[in-house]
Amino acid sequence: MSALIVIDVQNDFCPGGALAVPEGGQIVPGINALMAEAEAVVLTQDWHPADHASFASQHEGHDPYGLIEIPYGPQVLWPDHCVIGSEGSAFHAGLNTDRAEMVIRKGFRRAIDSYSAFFENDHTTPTGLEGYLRTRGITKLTMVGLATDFCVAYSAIDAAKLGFDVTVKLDLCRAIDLNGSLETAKADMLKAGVTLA
Ligand code: VGL
Ligand code: ZN
Repeated sequence: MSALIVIDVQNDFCPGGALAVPEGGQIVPGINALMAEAEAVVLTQDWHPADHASFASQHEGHDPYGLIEIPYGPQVLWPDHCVIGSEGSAFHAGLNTDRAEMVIRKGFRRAIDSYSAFFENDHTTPTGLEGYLRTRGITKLTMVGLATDFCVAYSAIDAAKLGFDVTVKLDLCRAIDLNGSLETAKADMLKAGVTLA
């Protein structure tokens, strides 16, 4: 059985949002069409407390898009985004969420960021999505959403490492592209065995 995983199509990642991904809203109609035909649909939602450690505002003297070292490794600092319950954390108003059977929220622990839908950025804390998919007999995943080079790539690589058959539909993703991060993410996905379509 297969599932469509729609990553973080939230207001803050779309134009006008706090961490706007260029053209982020453009993928919404195509994702709606794909959801209509999917066997199963899972949505992910970036979901941070207001004092989240990934926010530059929490680190004196640091600006958004800078890099710091935290106990689990390097962490990009972001503008405050997807704060729990805020308008920015809501799904894009055009996204048809009716088909979603599961919504998985991630990044809700203050000290750990979570790009991947499967593991937080410490690479050990699971979100529970693996168990959900396996108990439903889902082995094949198509991934779309925002942002290609962060949450989509991390999710796809973790899924491939866990043994899922993963395809990322690049035309239904958009990237932040920080210092070449899009090219790096594509190469890393291919190396992990992800199909880029
Ligand atoms: C994301 C940066 C911070 C994403 C989430 O959805 O790609 N990127 N939080
Ligand atoms: Zn985030």
